[in-house]
Amino acid sequence: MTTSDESPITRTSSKRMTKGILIVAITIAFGAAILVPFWESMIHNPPIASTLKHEEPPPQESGTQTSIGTIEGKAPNQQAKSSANVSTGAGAGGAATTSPPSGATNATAGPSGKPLTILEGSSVQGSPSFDPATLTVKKGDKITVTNKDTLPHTVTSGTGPTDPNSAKQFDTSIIEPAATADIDTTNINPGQYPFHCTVHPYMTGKLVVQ
Ligand SMILES: [Cu+2]
Repeated sequence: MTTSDESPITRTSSKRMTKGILIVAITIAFGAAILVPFWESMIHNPPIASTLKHEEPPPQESGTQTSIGTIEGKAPNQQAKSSANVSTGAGAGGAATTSPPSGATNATAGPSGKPLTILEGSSVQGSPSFDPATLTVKKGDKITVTNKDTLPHTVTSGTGPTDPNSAKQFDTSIIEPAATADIDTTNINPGQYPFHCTVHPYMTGKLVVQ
């Protein structure tokens, strides 16, 4: 029993040994096949912390990043410039717009304000612009201006940009499409106040404060 037992065990062991060696060799081979490229890529693309520093030198990537950054950086500037030009042009049109508007804020509209709507198509000369064209409020009322047009407009006191008193009573400044602006009439004495849009001086209306 012992002898006949030992030899099969020995044979099995040597077979197992062979299998084991094969398994180890295959595992190493597969491991190497997977790990060697990985390590090579690790060498070329080090971990994240150092990747940032190492990827900057290649001209392609840094060039791409720079141009993207430049484009992204320029676009807002140009937008800012153009909108600045719009408001500058609008402001320059009114000779005496240097004094800040007394009672105008660009706060978000509350539902409580007296509504004044800038109608769609207002920028087209001859079209109805402000609704109502004559707005009557009591002193202290808040006026909520809603721009329903697709272009920016203002609600600015005065008969037009060349009115020396332009914007002296109130001025929403630019109201972007779909945006709203509030006019506070707390500091506006009872009376009648023509208003206009500084961007489109033919857009006119009248505010009556009681
Ligand atoms: Cu306008």
